[in-house]
Amino acid sequence: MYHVERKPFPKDFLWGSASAAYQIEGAWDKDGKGPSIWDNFVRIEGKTFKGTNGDVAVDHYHRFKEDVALMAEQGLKTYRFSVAWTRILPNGRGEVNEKGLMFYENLIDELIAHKIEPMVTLYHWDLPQALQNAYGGFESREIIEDFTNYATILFKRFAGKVKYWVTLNEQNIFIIHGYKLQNHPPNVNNAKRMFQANHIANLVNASVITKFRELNIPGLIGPSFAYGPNYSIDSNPKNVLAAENAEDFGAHFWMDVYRFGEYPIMVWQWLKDNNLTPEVLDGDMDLLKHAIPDFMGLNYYRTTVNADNPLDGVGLGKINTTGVKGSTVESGEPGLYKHVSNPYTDKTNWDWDIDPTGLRIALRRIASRYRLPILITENGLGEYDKLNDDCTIDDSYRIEYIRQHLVAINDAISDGVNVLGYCTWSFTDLLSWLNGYQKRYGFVYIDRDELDEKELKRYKKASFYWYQQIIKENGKQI
Ligand code: BGP
Repeated sequence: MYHVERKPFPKDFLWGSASAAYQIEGAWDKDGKGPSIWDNFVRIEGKTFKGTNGDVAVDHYHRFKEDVALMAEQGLKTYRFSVAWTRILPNGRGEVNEKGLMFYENLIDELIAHKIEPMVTLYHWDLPQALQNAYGGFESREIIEDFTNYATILFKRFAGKVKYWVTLNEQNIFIIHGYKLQNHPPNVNNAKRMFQANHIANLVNASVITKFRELNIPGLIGPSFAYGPNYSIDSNPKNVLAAENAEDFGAHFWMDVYRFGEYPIMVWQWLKDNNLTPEVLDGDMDLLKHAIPDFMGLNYYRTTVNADNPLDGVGLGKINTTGVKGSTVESGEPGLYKHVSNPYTDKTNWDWDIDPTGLRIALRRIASRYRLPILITENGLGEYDKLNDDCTIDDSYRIEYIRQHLVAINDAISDGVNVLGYCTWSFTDLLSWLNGYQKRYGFVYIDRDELDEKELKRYKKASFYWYQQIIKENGKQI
């Protein structure tokens, strides 16, 4: 759809940026914090790029005031960050660690003092190791109560101060990577266990939203989902069907549950045929149906192209975690689809498609199917950046990336989609889970690399000033 004129961004549009606890905080064992599954997973040889971990990360734990001052200087309207469950409850349940709560209270107060809306993610993958040990984490229903108690502590403490809450970050990613691809904890490859853990994660999400409503916490709550539209490689009906499969298995399988409390028909049939259905108890579907989120959180990075894949076709491939362009190995789900390269899009050095139009398509698909406002909780470009001798960083490629994605959002808004806000990934450079420190996303460069923490100095990139101007003009000049 072409528009003669684009509609302006809403007056109260949330111009933001995002992060996650494990990727920025460091201080992994300070002030009473317990170990998380990520604290241990990164120590398994060969799992992360050059064995990097978040022990120190970018030391946000000790430098949060400096970081918030930079956010204020840029003019951010919102900052999305996650709480490390293990700071609040070192063992996942039991005694509250007041020092951990204080860290987040101070951060939240600092943000509010600078007129930045705090947006809190309850869970960005760093499950307490104690709960993984006690009952297998998401594989046991015990987590529903423990997670809900943990969330309740935060709801009560920060009610009124925090108005935007994200329940689970990218359930699809942490489940698939944790229970199939083995590049996230708990490092399992077992389809039955994967679908079981996923169902329980759905119940966790619904239980937390239900609690939020019961407690009458002012504000909005919803999950953040990693979605990129699936395309077909061409108009061969077999390939179109493969793309439909990829949408059902890769997106509807989660978002339908969040919004309707129902699994998609075809996926459920496939689970039954393959003896993979999770255990569904009385009351489960009822809980799911009644926990409708206020918004759909969208983490958008790229789209995927699909082609037909027979039963003896392509399976697990290989992800590019080295930044060597072209090192991704094709992957797929035999009998359903395989992912192939898109001849029309540019790729990053980590082989991610750059597709701003895909964001517009994502927003329209979600708005039409789910009829919820959308909060873009992540979008950004991971690239190599160079710190020049005069301490500048010219990341014009990042400016262009974000600019094009903002145009796509503006187009979607003009199409009638209700977009509440846009958080770039990320505010400062940070640890990329599997890709070390060389894959940078921030507006603020952090001077460290895989081998040397150096002094962790902060430097503003060209994109910092550019986004500052965009915010000032409420997106008028994109
Ligand atoms: C999302 C995660 C983020 C972040 C981002 C970039 O999936 O929610 O935590 O890591 O992707 O991904 P990567 O670090 O792999 O480049």
